[in-house]
Amino acid sequence: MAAVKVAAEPFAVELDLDETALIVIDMQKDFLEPGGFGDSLGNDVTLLQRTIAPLQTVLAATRRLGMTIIHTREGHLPDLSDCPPTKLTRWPPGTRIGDPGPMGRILIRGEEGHAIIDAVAPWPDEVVIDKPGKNAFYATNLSEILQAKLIKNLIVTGVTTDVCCSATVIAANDAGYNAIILQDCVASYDPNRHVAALATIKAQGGIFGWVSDSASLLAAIGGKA
Ligand code: TIU
Repeated sequence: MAAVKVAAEPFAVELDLDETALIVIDMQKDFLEPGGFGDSLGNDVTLLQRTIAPLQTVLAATRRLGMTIIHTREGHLPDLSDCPPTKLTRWPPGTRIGDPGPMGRILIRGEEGHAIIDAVAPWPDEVVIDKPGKNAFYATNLSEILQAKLIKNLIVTGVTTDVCCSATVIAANDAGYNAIILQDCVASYDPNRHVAALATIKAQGGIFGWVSDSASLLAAIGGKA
């Protein structure tokens, strides 16, 4: 695959596509559909659904090129042994991780709500990482996978901008990866927090990484919006 230059803020970023992975963060029913974790926290989950169409175009283009694609799912073991008490008890009983909901137990691996939505479902040859935390490097083998595949750059998509996507961009930066977040392929339950999180990433000359969008990526790698 070729090296490409992608329009981004604070400046265009050069990517060797052999050294670049697309990471799709937590596009799960628990965050995007009514009755899941996001809903239980009092959020309007429909705010996240605008990510689906642009993400589908990015998936199609990166799959066509044979790029590395990694999906993540946030969730916990049924016995909650991997869920810190601080995360478990922060919300009122009935809305907590592990409580029953219309899509099964909230944010528990194997339950319906934990599944990635059909519209952006992983293909069989794509990596799926189950993570107990917000950042995709915490308590996962993401680093080992990226090292084995000689990946240096991460194109970050998914939900939510200000929580798991931002946490992963920040962790990627500390771990030595270039992170490029696609603003139309990420969304927040609060549009102001979406803007603030992206502003933080690209501030100070790109202190955590780059902000781009699906059209800029597709213009660089080929593919239709
Ligand atoms: N995946 C992810 O972002 N987890 C969250 O809990 N996000 C919220 O915005 N709550």
